[in-house]
Amino acid sequence: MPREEHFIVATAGHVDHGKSVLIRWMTGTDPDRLPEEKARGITIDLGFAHLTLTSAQPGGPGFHLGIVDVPGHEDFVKNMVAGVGSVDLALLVVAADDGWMPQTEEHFQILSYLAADRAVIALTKSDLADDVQASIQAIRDRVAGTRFAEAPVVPVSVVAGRGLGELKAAMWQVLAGTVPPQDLGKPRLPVDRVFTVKGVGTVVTGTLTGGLFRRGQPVAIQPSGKLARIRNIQSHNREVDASLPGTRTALNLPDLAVEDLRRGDVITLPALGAPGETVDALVEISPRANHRLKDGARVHLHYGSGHVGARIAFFDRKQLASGERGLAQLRLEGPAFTFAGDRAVLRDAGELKTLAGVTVLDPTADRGRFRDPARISFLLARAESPAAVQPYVVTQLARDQVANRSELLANSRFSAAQIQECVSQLERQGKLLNAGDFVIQTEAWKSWRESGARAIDDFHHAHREQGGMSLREFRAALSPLLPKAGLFELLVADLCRNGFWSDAGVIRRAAHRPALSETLEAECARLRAILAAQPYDPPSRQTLTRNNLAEQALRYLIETGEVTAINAELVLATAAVSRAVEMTRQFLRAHGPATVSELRSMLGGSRRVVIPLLERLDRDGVTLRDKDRRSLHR
Ligand SMILES: Nc1nc2c(ncn2[C@@H]2O[C@H](COP(=O)(O)OP(=O)(O)OP(=O)(O)O)[C@@H](O)[C@H]2O)c(=O)[nH]1
Ligand SMILES: [Mg+2]
Repeated sequence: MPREEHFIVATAGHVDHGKSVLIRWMTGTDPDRLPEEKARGITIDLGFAHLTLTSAQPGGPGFHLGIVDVPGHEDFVKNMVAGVGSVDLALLVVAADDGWMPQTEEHFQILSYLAADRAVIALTKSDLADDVQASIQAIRDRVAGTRFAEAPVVPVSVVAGRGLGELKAAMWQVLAGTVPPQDLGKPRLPVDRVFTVKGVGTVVTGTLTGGLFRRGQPVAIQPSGKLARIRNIQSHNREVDASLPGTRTALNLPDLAVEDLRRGDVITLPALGAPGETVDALVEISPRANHRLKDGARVHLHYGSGHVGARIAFFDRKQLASGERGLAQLRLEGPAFTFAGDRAVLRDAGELKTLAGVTVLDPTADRGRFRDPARISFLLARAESPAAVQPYVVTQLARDQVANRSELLANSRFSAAQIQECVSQLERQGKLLNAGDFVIQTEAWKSWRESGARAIDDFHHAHREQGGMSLREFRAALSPLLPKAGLFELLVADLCRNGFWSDAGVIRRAAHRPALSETLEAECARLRAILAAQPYDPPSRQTLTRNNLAEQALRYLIETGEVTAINAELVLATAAVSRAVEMTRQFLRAHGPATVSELRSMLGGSRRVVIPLLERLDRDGVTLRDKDRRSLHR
């Protein structure tokens, strides 16, 4: 089976250069569908068509193209930007009789800002060219040294019926070397049209990227956060069960009214993040542009198929000149749903001019502590490689110290599998650790653990008579340090694996013993003396602990390990138990298997003590019992 892949192609180029006529010729579909477009003979809004490109060689891949035809008129550049957000291949059109014109240049810069790096250039109206080769050379000169330097330039003429085959072949050739749009499990459909169909209900269309949509799937509409379910899906005018990334897609959302949706909204999955009203970004002005961007300027941020007013605040400068890049905060006039790494475009507030390109670094930033050094180093690090997963995770954790897995997934352009792999790798390198649902920076965790240990030690020092610090007090001491709920419990568990003990609402060093009062100390001394006097025939536990004080003292001696409880009635000094083990071993080694009475006379105790003591030695694996004799366990 030959490969079948889906790609999005968008036109670009100056008004009247023949984009729409070319698309109609290529696909049979007239992309100009509005009556006003027909009346004025220009494109006003986005038009759509599709095309299948088959391979010239048998067995070569076939490509299904969703085509977006954009307007070239300077008044409608904002519609143009809405159409080229997820383009895989730009079809840049230059009319042979007119050459490279202002909107050819503006569209070219927009494509560069949006990181569109594949293009085929159509030299249209070649029937009107005086010298086709000279026109081709003029275009080559314009794109020399840019990302489109290698783009094929193909002369075409709709009037003369020339060049269509060559143009399609050139498009096929470029796409054959292009990685098709990926399924990251994170579908986003920036809405470009909303309408209602009788008997069907609300329908939205857009270009799907990042993942699949399936019939019946619940979806979220951003930035409103409304929820809906997909009833039907169409792709390239056919009903489908699932729509693939890189396709023009129509979703039927009968739960919503037309008024609930508008161009610029994003249809996505509920778990993929939230919109932000403050976006920290890298802003760049093309060296081909001839303007500056001033700190504090009011601009329009064009992202996906939408746009929103914004004010720009540079972190480190008063203005940005052409050919420069700078970090800035975009303070939006409304919420925008973007992902880190997304590209966007800034135009002026009057929508007359394209000003700059934007790479989103933090889609949900905040406006407080504007020049916080932690934020600046986060942004500088992220700006270095905004498309790579490892810097994304590392920068997030360097800033926040801890993240939920779902937080790493939200508003990012990486799949769950990519993030998981990166986290595991960083874990193996000792930079991160995984605890519950959290991914935690190792350094931060160590410092919290040290602070926790210090708080407990300080408590022991100040309250020697107490068994430990109450967990409530411990939580209050640590909560200013811990950035998220749920970390405290993990920290307590971790401390308890590392030399601490927590029980009955209290935490302490495992080895900590409360200092005893004088009376209790004296009682302990009395018990020690009794147990030492008759090590293998002491009084019963009941006799030893006639009163509360004695009971308390015995419990203390058992807890500290000085006394061993053999059973409910019998306690022995731990030293006596150890001595019994030694003596029994020596005796059995010297004399071979022995009876209880032989061992009893060797130890010199009563049956009341020796029988449970020997049973204990059996349990501890010191002796091995065979009927009435015991031998040494190997
Ligand atoms: N001579 C000649 N005229 C052409 C050719 N292709 C298009 N035209 C004419 O150029 C004019 C503009 O064509 P469109 O396709 O509407 O131009 P466009 O680039 O889509 O214009 P906008 O969408 O408004 O930017 C029309 O009058 C076409 O007839 C061609 O190959 N040769
Ligand atoms: Mg047109």
